[in-house]
Amino acid sequence: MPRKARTSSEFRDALLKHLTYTMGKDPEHAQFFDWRMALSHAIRDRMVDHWVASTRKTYEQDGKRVYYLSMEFLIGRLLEDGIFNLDMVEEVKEALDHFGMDMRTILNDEPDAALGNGGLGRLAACFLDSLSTIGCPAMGYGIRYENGLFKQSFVDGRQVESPETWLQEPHPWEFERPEVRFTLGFGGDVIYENGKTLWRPAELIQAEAFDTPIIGWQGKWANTLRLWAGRAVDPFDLGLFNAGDFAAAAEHEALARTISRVLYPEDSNEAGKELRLKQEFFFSAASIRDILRRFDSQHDDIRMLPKKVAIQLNDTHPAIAGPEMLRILHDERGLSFEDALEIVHGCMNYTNHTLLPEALERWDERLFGRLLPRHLQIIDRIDDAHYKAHPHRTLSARSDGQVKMGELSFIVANRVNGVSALHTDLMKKTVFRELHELHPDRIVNETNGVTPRRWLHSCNPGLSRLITDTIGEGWVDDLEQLERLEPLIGDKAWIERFETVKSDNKQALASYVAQTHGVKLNTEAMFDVQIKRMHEYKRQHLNILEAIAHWQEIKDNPNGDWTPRVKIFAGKAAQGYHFAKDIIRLINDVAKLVNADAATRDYLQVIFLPNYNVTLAERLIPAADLSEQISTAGKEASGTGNMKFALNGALTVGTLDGANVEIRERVGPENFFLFGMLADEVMQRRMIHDHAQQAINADPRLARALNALRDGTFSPEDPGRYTHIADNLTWSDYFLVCSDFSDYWRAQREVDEAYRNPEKWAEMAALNVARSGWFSSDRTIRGYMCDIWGAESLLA
Ligand code: H53
Repeated sequence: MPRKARTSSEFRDALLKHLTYTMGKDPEHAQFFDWRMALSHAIRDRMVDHWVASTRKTYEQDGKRVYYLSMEFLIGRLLEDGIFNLDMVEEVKEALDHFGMDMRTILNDEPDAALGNGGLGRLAACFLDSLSTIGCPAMGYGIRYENGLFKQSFVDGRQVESPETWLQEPHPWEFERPEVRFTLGFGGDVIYENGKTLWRPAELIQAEAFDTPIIGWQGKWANTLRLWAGRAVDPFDLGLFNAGDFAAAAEHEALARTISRVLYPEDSNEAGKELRLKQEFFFSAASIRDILRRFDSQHDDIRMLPKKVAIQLNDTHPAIAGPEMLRILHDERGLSFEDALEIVHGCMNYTNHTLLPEALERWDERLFGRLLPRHLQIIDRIDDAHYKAHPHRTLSARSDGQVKMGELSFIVANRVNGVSALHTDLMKKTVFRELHELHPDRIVNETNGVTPRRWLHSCNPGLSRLITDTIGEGWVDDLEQLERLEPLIGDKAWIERFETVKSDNKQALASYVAQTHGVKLNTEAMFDVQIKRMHEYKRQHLNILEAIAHWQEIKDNPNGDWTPRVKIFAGKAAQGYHFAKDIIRLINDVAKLVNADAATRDYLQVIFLPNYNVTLAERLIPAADLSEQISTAGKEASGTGNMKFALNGALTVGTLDGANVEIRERVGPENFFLFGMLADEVMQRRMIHDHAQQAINADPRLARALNALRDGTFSPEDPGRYTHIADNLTWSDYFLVCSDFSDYWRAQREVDEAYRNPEKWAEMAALNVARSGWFSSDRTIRGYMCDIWGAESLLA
């Protein structure tokens, strides 16, 4: 108690000092924003001490460092995360109370750093958290996008995008490093001079570093997220300015900034834009230079590089890092091509996150050659070397007029990994079959995970408290300890506490929805949640079709004994993905009709919450009873939302896809609602030319639901609005919504039945929590450290 009292007054002083001297405000006149900034700075100060100590230790020990190169880091809010990781919740509350401020209101004032689209970016953020918690010396490298993922709102049920402007307000977490700048180039020519090949780019740009400390659990270690911003080499043309052409005078700067302006809103799909390729080269090249500079500051034998450096390519987006490093070692530092390739190969590893053919990056070789002429030659030499070693190979990094980033990454990498057991297995059998046969030891599996600090401890304080009361606090960085909850699950009093936590979380979500969207949710009903990017393979349309069929059935018999449900959706569609946007509109139209239907609304409500982001996920997941993980088998590489739900005590209705397979194995098949075809059945089914019509003919409920799309039930003012969705499902249905419908319906009725027994349901949900410990990203990162990087923790 005395210790707390002392530190709390110290912290109060620190807060007041920042309010006064950093923000220049008197407490009397300070706004929420000022308090939030002052609090962020006070917390950041605490982080910096740990950060400096960790950096010092990293230099002293000179162990292997890990570099995680990713186009996306979907980190979300940082203030709450920092407070929780530093274990300062009580101290902060007390200090704010003292000034009459409410902690929750201040935390909610922080914008979400949305530097990512979905799973891949969020995984990168969880990895940063785990790397710091474990004490593995590491650095994340990415782009400091001025505009993160667009904001989504609905107008007449349709998605409307507006720019996200998280950097318009000062961002208290970053440190600008004007001294860390690299000049990079594009275009130009390759010249041959004194027996050397040199690239003379035509367009130059600078990359400037911005660092954010990433603090691990209890502040034992802190790593760095380094994001690059585009800057002009020659920012301002005074000549043009003096001549009166003010716009042209600033053009260089504007062009350079464009490179780090926007995050491409494509998910599992390639934008294919020149600017995108430039972004990829920009951040990869800057990161490689930074890595080499740091290595050089401590070593003089470049051959030591693979012993000191492990680079992880998060998908193929940073794949150009390989050829760029080769170019520097060979062209600029004079190593033989073979030696340079060996060194690069010793450092680089590649994570594949998708088998969707449209998502595997391929660049037109003319575009590629125009921007990166020397790299194109280097890629040819990589192919030649590979061919020499494996004359029977048919695949290459450059073929058919394209540069294939998947093949390139595979050939260059020391290890290639998939993100769930099923996905890794399919990688070996499909897209990388030939390369896997040539390099049978290269592919390894590292099933994804999520950080328990954000995705349980901080987002679900009620459950976190119950767990800590029961088994102590050790689970927060050793999640498998959750299995110690299992013996309590038969204890009535404990299960009641568990149920109360869920019901409180549902109440909290319901009041948020009532306040922000004016919709009153029935908290007695099952909260059935599907939140993720909108994509046909994720099959939000299967979910809404089942909801339509269910609604029709309730209408037929409004006095039936139905299990009440609230269906909650959230997710963004890429701007140009019209079909996905139409599904959003359909869900909104269904919601409008169904929620107004007096005969059914006690049993079924539908809501699509706009602007899905990390913060909204943190509200929704703790309140969910049912988690929808219903992708077409073989299409979802892993999923990580599925893990977050199970960890927070939701039951899953899902296909055997991605990490669902491993979740089901661990939580037990009796605690998971399985349906749908398996990955190989999916492939077989597609061979049947009229698979969808057969399914429709066999299931009158499905036929009736599709008819409701055709006859304008949900869009009376525009009856043809959803005909194309019904037609697509009837005549094409690549993702097999119709073929899986009947089994999904069956599983949903089992869900209904199970929910009618609250005690049994709570036990199943609690078993999901107790058995989800393996899905911690700490376990995943330990796997990477051991199987891929050969890196060690520097924590004593
Ligand atoms: O990566 C997640 C997986 C998920 C997969 C996702 C992903 C993206 O978010 C973006 C591009 C891409 O190729 C893959 O869809 O299944 O869980 C992290 O591995």
